[in-house]
Amino acid sequence: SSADIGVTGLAVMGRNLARNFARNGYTVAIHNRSYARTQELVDQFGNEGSFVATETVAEFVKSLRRPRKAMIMVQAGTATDTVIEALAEHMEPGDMIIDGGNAHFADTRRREAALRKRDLLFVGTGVSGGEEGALLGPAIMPGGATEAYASLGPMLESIAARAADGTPCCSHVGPDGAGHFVKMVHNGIEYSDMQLIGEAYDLLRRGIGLEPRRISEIFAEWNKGELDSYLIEITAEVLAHTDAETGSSFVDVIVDQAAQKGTGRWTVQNALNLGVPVTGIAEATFARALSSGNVQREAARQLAGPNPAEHEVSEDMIDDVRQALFASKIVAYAQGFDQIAAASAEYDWNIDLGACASLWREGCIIRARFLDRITEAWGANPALGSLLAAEEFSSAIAQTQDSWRRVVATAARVGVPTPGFSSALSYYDGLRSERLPAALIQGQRDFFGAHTYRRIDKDGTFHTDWSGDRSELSL
Ligand code: NBP
Repeated sequence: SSADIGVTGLAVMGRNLARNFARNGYTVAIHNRSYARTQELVDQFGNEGSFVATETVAEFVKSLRRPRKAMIMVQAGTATDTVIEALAEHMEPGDMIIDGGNAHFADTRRREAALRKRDLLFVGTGVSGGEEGALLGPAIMPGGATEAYASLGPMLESIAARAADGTPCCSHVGPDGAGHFVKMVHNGIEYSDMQLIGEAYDLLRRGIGLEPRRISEIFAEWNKGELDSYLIEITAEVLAHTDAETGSSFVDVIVDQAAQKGTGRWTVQNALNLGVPVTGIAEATFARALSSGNVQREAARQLAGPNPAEHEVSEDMIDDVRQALFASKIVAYAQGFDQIAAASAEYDWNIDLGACASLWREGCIIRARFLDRITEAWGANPALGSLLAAEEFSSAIAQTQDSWRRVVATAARVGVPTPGFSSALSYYDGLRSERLPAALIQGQRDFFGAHTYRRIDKDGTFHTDWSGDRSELSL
């Protein structure tokens, strides 16, 4: 038993995480259901560090130094349960199982509780950054017991990405499922961010009529300013790419139906349960569904739209789109943080929102320059209520809002769909409204269902006798 840590599940993610541990000086036990992948890792990368190749689960567990740390990187769902059970059978009290797959946080909570009863530590951790991140430094979002993080944390921190100030993009998020929860919301924000970028592209392409190569240059330019982020950077690259086979712009040969693996849906489902309006993530998830709805799109092909000749859009709108994108992006993040705050209260996780933002500064898909500002905003005032209320974001939006409104209005006029931009603006206007039509909705609810209402001028619950003399009853 000589290995510091073990990795089981050696597909792209597990293989690269194992290599990352080994490159950082750890002795890594490796295991995979089918031995071929284990052999392949040793053959191809065995010289990168110290690996202990094992064929059986028993051998794998035995090769680990106690208290053992075995990391699982297999398909989320039943495969994860199968592997946990197989590992647990061979483990001893105090040993630790770490699940780095994309598990649903509720599964992580269940697994953590079950293993705790068996005196085993279970750490569900979000790992972001894809294949390359896993090898070169991912953002890592570990949940689980504080006791587990005490021994595991330094190892994870050493393989994690580092922010510009040198801080590892890894810290203990909170107990049981908190890490996987934060990873889920990270993915939800990723959906939202991608949708907003997609809308910006669409407005430049169909609204103004620019070619992909020009739009690529615009995104590359935007990437030098406050929008500086990985997603904007790769957008510029994708748009500049030419399809080798046809010579067309690459984006034009791709089928325009966005797929999803489900984390956006999970985020929205959970937000509905918690009652948190993550409209940006919801619209992004539905926009992917709309794009893939063949039957409806086919049926709607003949539907009327505005006459393009009547709605010329000038290149003046380019900068408006940039500003609308920034404002909408602030809203998307604000909503994601609201969801994390709500879950933290619901599950007693005590998540530090600023620390959360700082985890995403490097390594992960939503890494962006402005995460530094989010970290600072939460750090300066954890009781902000909404990220939108932080001085620098409220003033940034105050400066961009005219552009934002013009873009949403223009999009509606020319018939380019902007569910992300529009819903973000509606959310913003909803939040800042002194009075909302919710008062009317309460009146309607009381009318048809005697659901009662509260009054602005006195405490208590009231009902109006709508079918009688319309007198008010205090309940
Ligand atoms: P996959 O999700 O494709 O899973 C393949 C691995 O699972 C193989 O090692 C396979 O073994 C193993 N496996 C399966 Br499938 N069923 C098993 C079972 N019943 N028992 C034991 N092993 C089983 O791998 P991946 O793409 O590397 O992803 C690993 C995890 O990381 C997943 O949970 C995924 O959602 C997550 N992920 C994260 C990111 C990210 O950016 N963070 C990216 C991609 C994936 P075999 O070789 O014997 O078939």
